[in-house]
Amino acid sequence: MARFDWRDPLGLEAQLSEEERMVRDTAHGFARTQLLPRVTRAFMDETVDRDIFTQMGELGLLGPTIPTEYGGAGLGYVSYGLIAREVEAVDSGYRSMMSVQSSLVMHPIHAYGSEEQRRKYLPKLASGEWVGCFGLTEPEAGSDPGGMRTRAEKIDGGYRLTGSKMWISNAPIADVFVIWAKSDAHDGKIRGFVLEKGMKGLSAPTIEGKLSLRTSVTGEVVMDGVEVGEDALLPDVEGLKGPFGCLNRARFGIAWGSMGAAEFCMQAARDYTLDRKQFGRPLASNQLIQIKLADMETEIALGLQACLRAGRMFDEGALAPEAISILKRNNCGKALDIARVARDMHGGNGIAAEFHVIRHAINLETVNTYEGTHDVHGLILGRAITGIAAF
Ligand code: TGC
Ligand code: FAD
Repeated sequence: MARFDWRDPLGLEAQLSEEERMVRDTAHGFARTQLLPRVTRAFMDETVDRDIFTQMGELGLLGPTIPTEYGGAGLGYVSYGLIAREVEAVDSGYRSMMSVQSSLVMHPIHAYGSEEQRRKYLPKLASGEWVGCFGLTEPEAGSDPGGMRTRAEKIDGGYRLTGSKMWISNAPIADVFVIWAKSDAHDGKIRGFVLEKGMKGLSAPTIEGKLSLRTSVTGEVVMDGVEVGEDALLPDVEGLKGPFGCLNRARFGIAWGSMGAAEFCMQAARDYTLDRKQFGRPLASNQLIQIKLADMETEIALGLQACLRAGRMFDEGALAPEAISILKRNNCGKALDIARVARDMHGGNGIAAEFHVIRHAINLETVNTYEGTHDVHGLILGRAITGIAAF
């Protein structure tokens, strides 16, 4: 009879290639030795360690699916997901830094950019020498990005961009800004532009006072008539499918990452309740505790197995965006539930930073909201199931 392994109940490990295991081990080693020791202080002080980008770059963790000729690692999407899982097991903010750079900045430059843009930006983004950000959301356009107001006006030899973006990860420390704007020269259609730090009229003030995702800096992007050349336009995409093509990849990574955070919380709750005694016996000997662990185990096993299947489909070009909505919605929602329950199982210690579970729960509130809220992904699925858009 096969033996049950609670750490890997559906044999995920055996389904990975040797290369994928190596990538996972590299990311795991980095996350546990370089990120875990500093995360509590960084979260409490709300500090962003810029050097994390260079460290990740050195290990090939930025833009892992981008071909090697542009500085990427040329890996498949399962490897990308495994990296997200390991990094987010430590902190969703660190995974956020990584996934914005990889999926939301390097991917559009690779997929929609000119050869010149690829050669100029990708190697430096892959090494972490440059930090990128992705500006889609605006103060008046969050779930409905088609309602954006940022405009690109045609001028001699290029464009003038005016507008503002809100809640933009990495923006205050970014060197490269992928900005989505309605372009007058293209019938008001949404187009992508690559802006650079220091351009006249461009600023990225930090949004202060976040109580979630405090290891990752978030800002506004203000464009007060920023003039760029023709070469700033991403030539090969038009319309919302441009930013959504990037979001597909980031949402897929978040589905893996959120499970990493959930695994961390479950293991912490297991260790804590085995160790802690009340009423003369370990907390873990109570049925009410065991059922909570069983629920966590089930959701994590199913969530990860679904991620693996989706990763294989992604590499085959067979993964529909709606399937990514299933994963992003389910895994973020389940991870948030798991983190909250793990926090409860730690009792009073559950609110102490050193036990990590409350930080994960607070972070997962954001993860459940960005990249399409839990309900918006439900509506994307509702539309796919019924053929009727409810938004
Ligand atoms: P809709 O009519 O559905 O589509 C417009 C055009 O886009 C195409 N499309 C997609 N293409 C590729 N992948 C997808 N997932 C796509 N979804 C739609 C579609 O085919 C159409 O193309 P065309 O050629 O016909 O024009 O557009 P809608 O305006 O009705 O959209 C509604 C909805 C709800 C689906 C959408 O607006 C949505 O997903 N809202 C959520 C917004 C969101 O996710 N924002 C994320 C901002 S970035 C972020 O949060 C980063 S956090 C990162 C971090 O720190 O980790
Ligand atoms: P809203 O769209 O106003 O939604 C508010 C509530 O209404 C939600 O519960 C939503 O589910 C619900 N709702 C909306 N529409 C409907 C409907 N039709 N029917 C029923 N309910 C509905 N964006 C970027 O572009 N780049 C980034 O790097 C980035 N990073 C972020 C980092 C952080 C820390 C945060 C918090 C956000 C980030 N975002 C980023 C923005 C993020 O994608 C948006 O916050 C998200 O898409 C939701 O938009 P909103 O905040 O405007 O909420």
